[in-house]
Amino acid sequence: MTQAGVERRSSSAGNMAEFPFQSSPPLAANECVRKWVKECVAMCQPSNIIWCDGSLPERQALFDLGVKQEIFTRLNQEKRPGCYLHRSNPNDVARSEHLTFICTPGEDMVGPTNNWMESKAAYAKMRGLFEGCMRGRTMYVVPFVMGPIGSPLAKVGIQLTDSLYVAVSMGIMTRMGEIAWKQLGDSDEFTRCLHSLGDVNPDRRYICHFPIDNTIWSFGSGYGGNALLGKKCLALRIASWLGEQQGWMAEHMLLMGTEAPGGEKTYVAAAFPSSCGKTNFAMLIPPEKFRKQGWKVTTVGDDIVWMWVDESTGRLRAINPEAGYFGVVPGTNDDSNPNAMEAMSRDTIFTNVALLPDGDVWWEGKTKELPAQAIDWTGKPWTPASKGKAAHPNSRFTAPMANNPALDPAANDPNGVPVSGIIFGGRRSRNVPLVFQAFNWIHGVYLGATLGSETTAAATGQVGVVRRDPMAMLPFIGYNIRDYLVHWFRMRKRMTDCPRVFHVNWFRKDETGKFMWPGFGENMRVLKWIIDRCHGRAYARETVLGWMPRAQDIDLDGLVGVDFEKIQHVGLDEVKTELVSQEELFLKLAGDLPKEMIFQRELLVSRL
Ligand code: GTP
Ligand code: SPV
Ligand code: MN
Repeated sequence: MTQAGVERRSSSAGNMAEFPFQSSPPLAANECVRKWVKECVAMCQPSNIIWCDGSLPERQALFDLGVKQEIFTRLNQEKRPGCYLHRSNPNDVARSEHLTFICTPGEDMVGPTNNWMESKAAYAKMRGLFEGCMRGRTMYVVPFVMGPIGSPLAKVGIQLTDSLYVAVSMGIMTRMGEIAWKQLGDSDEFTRCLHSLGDVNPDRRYICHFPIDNTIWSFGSGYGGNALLGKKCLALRIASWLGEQQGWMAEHMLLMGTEAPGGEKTYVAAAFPSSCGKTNFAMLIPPEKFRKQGWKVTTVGDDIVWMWVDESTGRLRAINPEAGYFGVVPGTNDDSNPNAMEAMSRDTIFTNVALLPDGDVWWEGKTKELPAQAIDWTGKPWTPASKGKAAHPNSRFTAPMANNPALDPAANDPNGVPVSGIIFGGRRSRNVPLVFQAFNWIHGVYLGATLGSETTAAATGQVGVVRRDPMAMLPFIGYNIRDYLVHWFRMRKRMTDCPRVFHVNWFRKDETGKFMWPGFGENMRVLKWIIDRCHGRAYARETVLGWMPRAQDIDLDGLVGVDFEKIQHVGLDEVKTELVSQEELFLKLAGDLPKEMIFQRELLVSRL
């Protein structure tokens, strides 16, 4: 496998002949597409072009080619049919927030939380990098749709990339191929996504968004959020900006359905920052007692939602724009997330996990017993005595959502699902209780806006420091956060009945550093209270922070070693500490703070 993580330049075009690829534009590709591709080809000068059609034979041929070029290792096909391992460059294992830019004519459009580049200067700089960057390489033309086919919100994107890994991954994560040409028709309205691995050098790595031109140019990285441009770049940064203009919302949220005994179905969306539990919560399997009673949880999405107000009901509805999961692998096992384990049992790409001698894969937390030997994520021999981890802490699986045994029947429904509750949550060892409910929408927006979380391995940088991550969207708001918060407040006026808003923290620790709450499937107990509150059923007590369940309001039956009162208790001193720590956000926004934010903070201070 290529150690450098730079995909090898294919030495001769002749190689390609043995693979059934399409080298000229299909009839269905319209004039605007052809013209744009031509321009990019002239700039990047690839030696081959492959127009992807999204078919199964094409997918297999791409994997075969990837194995030949040592981009993929074919895993044990008996144990993991259709599964492959990819190792990225060790300098390219997470999103690079400091190298991510929103490029507009003026700085005010992007606000204080984004990196800004003036758009003309950005194009000039990026052109310098893209000129001739695909010489000796193949350009893959990857047409894709974000959103269920037929949804009025569905968006077409076309990604040009010189990474085979990216092209195949896009086939899993999006509705890729012919279907996109059909959806696009003669229209010019598609996101122009240009991507090159370049030489995978962090000094020449830029992820640039041009919201006004519906364009994304990404250079120098092959990692997920930097390179699979339909995901964070299109479905969050570009889409959040479009949503603000058009009156809908693009959010970093999971979307799940819960069926109660008797069949009542409730959908909630939850925003947790990167690597803070969205995939796990979205795939939750209820504890045995709940299952026996008839509780069932189904997944609509695990990372991104697009939401709008249904005019006929005045309620919020949501879709998941993605078609696959790009999930965190470490910590995933048959106890913590059996649905994810099943989803990655076939047709999955593993990135930066360890390889076992039998051609299976391994990662920290997969099994209690460590393997005697393995090849670590960098390609070096590993044993339990080795210093480093076998799998990278941000190693990932890329699996089609169709593999999820708990996929919600509405996952492909263009009409989406109604949202009854919105949950915000961070990774907080201290000061933040397990669960409480906002007093109302405006207070809920305040809770979301001041969300704090300890940083994780999903982004390059220091891990474990508390930062404010408004709505878990800090790295993904594609415009000025001032306007983003105002947009949240304004959405309320479009709704006649709005979702209830909650705050959770699965990650509180005791004095010995142990998690105070078992988490994972047991989160069902908290979810049940949330759902009951959405329907106006369960009891809660008014506190300084919001509405809080007492121990008797939550089904804790069968849980051992959980001190519910302790995990819910927050002293006034802790609230004050939290308030002071929120100052970071307030100072960033300075004079631009929406008035609701100021009033909510004052109300909180008054309650102390
Ligand atoms: P992104 O894909 O980066 O957006 O992450 P995510 O929000 O989907 O997070 P994910 O569900 O993949 O979980 C990230 C890490 O948190 C994993 O290592 C999980 O094992 C761990 N985790 C998830 N849920 C819980 C929980 O309820 N309790 C505890 N203690 N850990 C959890
Ligand atoms: C995240 O970091 O929030 C992810 C992974 O979901 S990535 O697609 O890389 O952004
Ligand atoms: Mn995410």
